[in-house]
Amino acid sequence: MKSIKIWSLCLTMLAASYAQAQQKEQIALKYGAQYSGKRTDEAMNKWRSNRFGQFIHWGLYAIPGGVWNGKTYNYAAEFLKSSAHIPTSTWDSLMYQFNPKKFNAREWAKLAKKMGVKYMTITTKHHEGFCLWPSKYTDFNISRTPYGKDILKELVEAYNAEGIDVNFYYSVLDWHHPDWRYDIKTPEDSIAFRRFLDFAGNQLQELATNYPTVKAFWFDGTWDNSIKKNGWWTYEMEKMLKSVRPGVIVNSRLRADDYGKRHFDSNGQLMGDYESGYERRLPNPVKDLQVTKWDWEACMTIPENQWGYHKDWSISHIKTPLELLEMLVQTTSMGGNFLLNFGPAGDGSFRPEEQKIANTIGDWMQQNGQVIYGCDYAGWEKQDWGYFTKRTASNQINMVVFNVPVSGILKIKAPAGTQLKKAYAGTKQFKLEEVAKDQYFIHLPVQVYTTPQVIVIETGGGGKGGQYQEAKT
Ligand code: JFZ
Repeated sequence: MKSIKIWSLCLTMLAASYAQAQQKEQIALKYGAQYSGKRTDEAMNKWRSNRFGQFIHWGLYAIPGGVWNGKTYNYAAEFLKSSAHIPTSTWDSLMYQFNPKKFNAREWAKLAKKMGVKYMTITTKHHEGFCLWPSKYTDFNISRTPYGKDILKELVEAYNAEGIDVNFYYSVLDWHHPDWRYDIKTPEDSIAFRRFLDFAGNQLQELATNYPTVKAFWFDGTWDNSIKKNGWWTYEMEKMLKSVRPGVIVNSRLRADDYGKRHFDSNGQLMGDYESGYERRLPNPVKDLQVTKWDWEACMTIPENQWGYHKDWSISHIKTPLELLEMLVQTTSMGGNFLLNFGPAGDGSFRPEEQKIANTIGDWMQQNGQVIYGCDYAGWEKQDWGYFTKRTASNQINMVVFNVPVSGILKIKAPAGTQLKKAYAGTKQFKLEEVAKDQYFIHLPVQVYTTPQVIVIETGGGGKGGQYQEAKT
């Protein structure tokens, strides 16, 4: 017994001195995080309360849709140029075929509205380098296609008219631009890459200036050594965008610090305004609660790994509306945003599977959106039946139930001293039973449920918890 106490004392001291050493070891950084903690300004609060967004990958890759010279490439459709080893000039001439006859920005925006998203993030330029807006810094853009019109402008106007925020995805990596480099190995590389960074900086300034309602920039293609060796540029871009467009939001994927450390700087501080590393996976709802300390967003594909339009969706599992809904709810329950990807076809239409998903999720969101929008991590212990969310700045706790036990009993462990007063759904009230200190049962009718059930619980202080005896061990 005594030796255990001494050991634990030693360990505590060791931990304390380690923490102190850690604090002292803060490295001076010129290009590290620009602030610490969560942003609490109006623009960021809006971004956070949006919770559900639509990601759109659309570019020249939508035309071949993963098929080249009769051969289907299973890898991500937006990577076809690289997986089928297509020369740049051949790929780039797809531009002359870009004429989406069925494209209707207002219909896209209506479908998004129906699904219940509050923001949309569109690929202004993906790795292929093709620009959906008439950029004055490259000819490789929408104005030289048979379509000719500014697609970005049409989308911004149509989505904004539906009350949906628009954010810009921008790939720094650029397969078209002759000055792009994967690494800087020679003085020539540095000169060329410097020109490239000027080009990208000009484009970003152009986007921020010409589309004044843009709410956020979603950077991608920043993982190569060339960018890691130029952390200063990512720092400057974050600053520049925020000065051109006050309140604008930038994801962590843009950023590298003085030492090429990405997302989190050499002192462990998040760079940019939110963490965007969760891609096609979610944090574990029990083990990864550290994510509740910062803002974050997870992006998700419907097939296994297709962002752009792929003709053949039989290659992988296609997520169901219920699977995606559960991901959205889980993400909200951990204080994150969920960005669900769509890849429209080359003719500007959404495939039927995507329309079905949007409509089915939308039906549920129209009834139950109040447990998603403006909601956050509740701080209650995770239970097997599903997820808790909490309405920001209120005592309202929501339960979203995906797995009703055969007994119909939902177990709840409330935070110490919290009393549950009522459990209801609309006008329906459920039997609520206090079974032990801070522990409750909610009794649901035993039946087959086909949609996630929402239960709101009302809490107050001082339960009769005192009557329960805790076990002595
Ligand atoms: C990138 C792109 O290459 C892809 O085409 C798509 O646009 C996606 C949203 O982003 O792919 C990534 C980027 C980062 C990771 C994985 C794939 N990552 O951090 O694991």
